[in-house]
Amino acid sequence: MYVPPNTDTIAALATAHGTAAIAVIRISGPQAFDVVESVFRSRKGKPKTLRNKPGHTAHFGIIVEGNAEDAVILDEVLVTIFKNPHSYTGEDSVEISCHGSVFIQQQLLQLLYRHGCRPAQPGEFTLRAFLNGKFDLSQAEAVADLIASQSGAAHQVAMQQMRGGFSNKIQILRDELMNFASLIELELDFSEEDVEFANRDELRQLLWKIQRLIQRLIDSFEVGNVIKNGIPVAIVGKPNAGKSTLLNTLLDEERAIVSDIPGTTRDTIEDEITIDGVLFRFIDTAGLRSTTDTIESIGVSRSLEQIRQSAIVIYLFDVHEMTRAELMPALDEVKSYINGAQLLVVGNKIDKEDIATAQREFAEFDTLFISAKEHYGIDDLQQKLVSLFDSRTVNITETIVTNARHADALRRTNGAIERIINGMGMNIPGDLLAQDIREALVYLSEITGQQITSDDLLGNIFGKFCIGK
Ligand SMILES: Nc1nc2c(ncn2[C@@H]2O[C@H](COP(=O)(O)OP(=O)(O)OP(=O)(O)O)[C@@H](O)[C@H]2O)c(=O)[nH]1
Ligand SMILES: [Mg+2]
Repeated sequence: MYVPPNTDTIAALATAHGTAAIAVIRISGPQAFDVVESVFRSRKGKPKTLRNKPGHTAHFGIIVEGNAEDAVILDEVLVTIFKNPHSYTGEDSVEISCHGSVFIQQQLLQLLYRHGCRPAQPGEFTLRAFLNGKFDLSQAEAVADLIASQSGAAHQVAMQQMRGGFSNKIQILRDELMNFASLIELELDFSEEDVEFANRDELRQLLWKIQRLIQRLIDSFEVGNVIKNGIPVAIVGKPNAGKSTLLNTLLDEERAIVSDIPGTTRDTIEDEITIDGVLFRFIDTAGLRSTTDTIESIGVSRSLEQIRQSAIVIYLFDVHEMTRAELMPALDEVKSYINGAQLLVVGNKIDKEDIATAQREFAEFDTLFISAKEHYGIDDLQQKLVSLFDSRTVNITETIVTNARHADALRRTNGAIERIINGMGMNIPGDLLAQDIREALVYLSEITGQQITSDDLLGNIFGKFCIGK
């Protein structure tokens, strides 16, 4: 990874692009105060010093371009100053709140660039915060997730991760493993005397405990991923059942083509929407039927793939067309493709049928009746989806891993722990055991960005056991 020099002073728009009431420009680096002082004046046009003011204070004034006589006023602004190390990045920083027109934002940024800043690269403020020890890697990644979080649940997970919940858990695991490593390395130092500092039973207990914790974190990745990217809900059924109509109704948008020709949808179409703070990703699929049309049959196999990958499958059928006898084998077929997903049986086009009759006909299938076209029963369907999500008992206060890199490091830690346990079973020599433990420690450290050195292990040994006093 290329790490840009952090001796530069960087500036960028901190708020969203576009027009708004105000916009905030963030400047950070050793020259932050110099740069801003060179363009900032009092309301009456007098130069203003910022560096002698206390941090976390706001100052009203104007931003000017040019020198005293022919200076042009660009905007009236509020300037907030942060002194190192008490800022987000840990450096001297200034935030200029200006009026939110795109023209002003651009003029101001250009002016700052001419006075000694350079444009910040994406994530560079957070990178500096990390380099200055403001937080660790997993917290830095959580900031990115927080900014991108689209639903209440994703926001909560990212927030918790940023405040260190995840790192704390990893830290505890790492410390426990470090103790283990220290004991084994200690044995190596005394190898001639054939002593066993590390009680093997206790070590095994400890390893199992760590393994359970790691497994729980790995499992949480599945849930975390779902919260971050939306719960995949596949809408499947026979051609013409009204799948595309339902997708459009749920999204409140004409997303998919609807027609009375069976086989209209030939590829999967997906889009996300938040319902009650939960992000869902709806996937409209090609109607399930055996067909000789090559393209349509590719579509059908994609539909089956979607059934496999989804967390919830909506089986949609036309109550007017389908009989109870036909529904049974159709559901069995869908169930044979489901891979852990929850199945929701939904009868569509109830506007064309008497609801009491339909309820009697399909009573055994626990069916929800809707009219995708007339928007009947859609609220109930949405509530049902949200409740299915709740019933997955996602406890948001639990630590949830949402980052693929973390999940990968955890999996590799698990592999290393597995090797340690197997090695112990085969009574392998202490130096090989120590190697596997070090490996596990390295993977755990990858998550928090901390380096493990031999000094860490030695420090731990001497700090704890006071060999030789
Ligand atoms: N009366 C009535 N007609 C509906 C309803 N939902 C869909 N339709 C009609 O049924 C026909 C098929 O709808 P689509 O949404 O294209 O069906 P589909 O399941 O996506 O079909 P394929 O893409 O071919 O698999 C269209 O003419 C829709 O207007 C409904 O709730 N009531
Ligand atoms: Mg369709």
